[in-house]
Amino acid sequence: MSKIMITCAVTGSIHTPSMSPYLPVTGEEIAGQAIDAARAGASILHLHARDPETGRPSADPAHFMGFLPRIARETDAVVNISTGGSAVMSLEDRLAAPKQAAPEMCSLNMGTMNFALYPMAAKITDWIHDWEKPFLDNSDDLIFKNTPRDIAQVLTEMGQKRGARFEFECYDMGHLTMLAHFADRGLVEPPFFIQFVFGVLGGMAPDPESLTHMKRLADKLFGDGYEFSVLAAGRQQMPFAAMSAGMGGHVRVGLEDSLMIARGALATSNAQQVEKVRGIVEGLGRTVATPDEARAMLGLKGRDGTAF
Ligand code: KMH
Ligand code: ZN
Repeated sequence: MSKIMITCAVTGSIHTPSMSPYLPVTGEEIAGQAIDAARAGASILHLHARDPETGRPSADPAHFMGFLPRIARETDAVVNISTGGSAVMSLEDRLAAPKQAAPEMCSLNMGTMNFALYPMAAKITDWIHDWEKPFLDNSDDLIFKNTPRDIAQVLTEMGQKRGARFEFECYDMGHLTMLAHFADRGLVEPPFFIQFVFGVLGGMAPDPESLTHMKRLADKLFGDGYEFSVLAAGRQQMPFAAMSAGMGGHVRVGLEDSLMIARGALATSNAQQVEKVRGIVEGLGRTVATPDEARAMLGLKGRDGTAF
């Protein structure tokens, strides 16, 4: 069996600073945690930026440049920049930094959906920043817009013009159909790297039968022309990573997806989650892929083709 790629999604745009003191927000913190995660075994770093003053998700290329060069200097990990940004951002804003940085890899969300974060607000009593509570509360009327036109634009700007390949974020069965549609149109080519996403309110819940169904459907649509990985947001993060590893898939962890390391215990770093999932993978008798092995598996352009 082939090696397992660990993606670490370091900070994201879902959690807010009041939820965990360990959530990295400044360029220094994001770089530091990303580098430690790579040293712990993550071959791919999935990255968002935040405003270093407020911790709010940011699309500003200057904020990305606060960590990208250092990560490139100190690791050989594959840098994957989100094109999802935050669901409250326009596509133009979401694309600003990836267009400038031209990374080897980008995320690409495969459908428009609800992205409801508001239940998380109930657990917080002490808010650090004024923006956090309304940001979460207003997600009860938030549309995460990823229309076929948007998807085509990301494919053109990042794929065709800049040679990036994609982490196709699929939160539902229909998102696989959409990927097959773009393959039919000749806008994407295998091997596809598909992230099955569980646990976002608006997408699939973390149900093992949904995972086996997604794999069965992807097998039908893409044959052996794809690799899958699994992320489960929240408390199913590690159980679903274990299932994926056992089924021939790859794994994604990181504080973007869960702030915990065990029930009732906050993860103190991204590296801690990478170490834990690495132990699970190796305990199953599997081997973790290096960044260059990930590049070979996914057909990436290499570090030289990036602009940071
Ligand atoms: N936050 C995850 C549920 C993206 O960055 O494009 C999905 C995600 C989206 O990682
Ligand atoms: Zn993300």
